Amino acid sequence: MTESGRDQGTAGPRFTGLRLHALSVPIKRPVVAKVGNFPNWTFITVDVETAEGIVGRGYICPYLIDYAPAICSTIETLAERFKGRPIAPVSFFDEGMRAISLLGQSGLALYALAALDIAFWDVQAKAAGQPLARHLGGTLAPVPAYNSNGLWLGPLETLEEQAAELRAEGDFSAMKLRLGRDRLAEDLEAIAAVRRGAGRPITLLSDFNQGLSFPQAKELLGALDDCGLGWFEEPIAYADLDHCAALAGSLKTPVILGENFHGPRDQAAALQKRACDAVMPDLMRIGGVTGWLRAAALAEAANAPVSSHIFPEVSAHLMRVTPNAQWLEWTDWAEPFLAEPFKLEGGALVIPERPGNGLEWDEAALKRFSLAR
Ligand code: SMN
Ligand code: MG
Repeated sequence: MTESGRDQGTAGPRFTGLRLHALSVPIKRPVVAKVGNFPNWTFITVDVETAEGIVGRGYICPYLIDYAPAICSTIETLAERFKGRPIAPVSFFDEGMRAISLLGQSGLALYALAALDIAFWDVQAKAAGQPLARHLGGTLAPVPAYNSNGLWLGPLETLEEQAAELRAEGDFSAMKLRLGRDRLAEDLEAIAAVRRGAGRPITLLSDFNQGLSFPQAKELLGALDDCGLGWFEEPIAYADLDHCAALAGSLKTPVILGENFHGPRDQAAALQKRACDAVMPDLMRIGGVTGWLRAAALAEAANAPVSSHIFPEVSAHLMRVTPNAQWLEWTDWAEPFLAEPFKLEGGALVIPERPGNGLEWDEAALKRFSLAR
């Protein structure tokens, strides 16, 4: 960025310091999916400190624990260029994207930028004394959510009971089932078991985690198309946009993509190719709050419903300013280290009435789950 692009005034809280924690946190119902098995979930928490004493917080989930040190180091390197300056999240995002372009504006470098962006926006909202959703021009209201805390590719016999538990966890009217078992009959039984367990009509979403080849997807999704599922998520390799478009164009059930969009441009490409009917950006991979806001505008222009992917706390704020907001994905994985976990009400996530994004750490828990760096 040129000197003329810098804010010369005392425009906002000045960024002075950074505190990171890499965590490994056990998950109550471990992830068993085509993308991998995760008994523990990896988090990197970010605290952005300012001269004014406001602390901005955020976290990212980079999946692969072995890369946490490399990502922490990338966050620290990227943060150096912003230190000492008044925090301006949009300008910092654009500057950061230019700074990482030689590494690629995706992957680890984008995760690092997203981590900072989330915390920078938290500072801004706190400086304004408003919850993030209101700071962005929206209102606070509970955000309709589906329970994603289970229904992995585990034993079929466990699904009915688990669905009953999941429904009861927050009076949910929607949940997500992972599909793509070896035989069609098993997927059909999984669907039936979850519906029995839910005990009342629910919106049942499905996720294949890219586990199918295109010919397999044509056959399986065709056979499941009359099951009344809310969506088919990532049936095949996410980057195979032409085949995704062929599926989306021939099925009644909406096809949804998004957790693997690295930045808003990936979403634009998928929508342009009609590779999906709906999108579900991931707060980290889409580029934090700034990346999300741009993706939301693109989705509005394409008339595509927007759901979120993990990161329920900050995504809830963003869903309140997303024109085509559909479902928030609810996962409780961060709860073990949150000082005040968000609450659910009638199957919707309640945004707390406190300044910022609402993330506050239980410091003892941060220590307990910290990886040695
Ligand atoms: C998922 C999320 C997190 C880990 C593994 C799988 C899944 C989802 O794709 O969309 O919930
Ligand atoms: Mg998914």
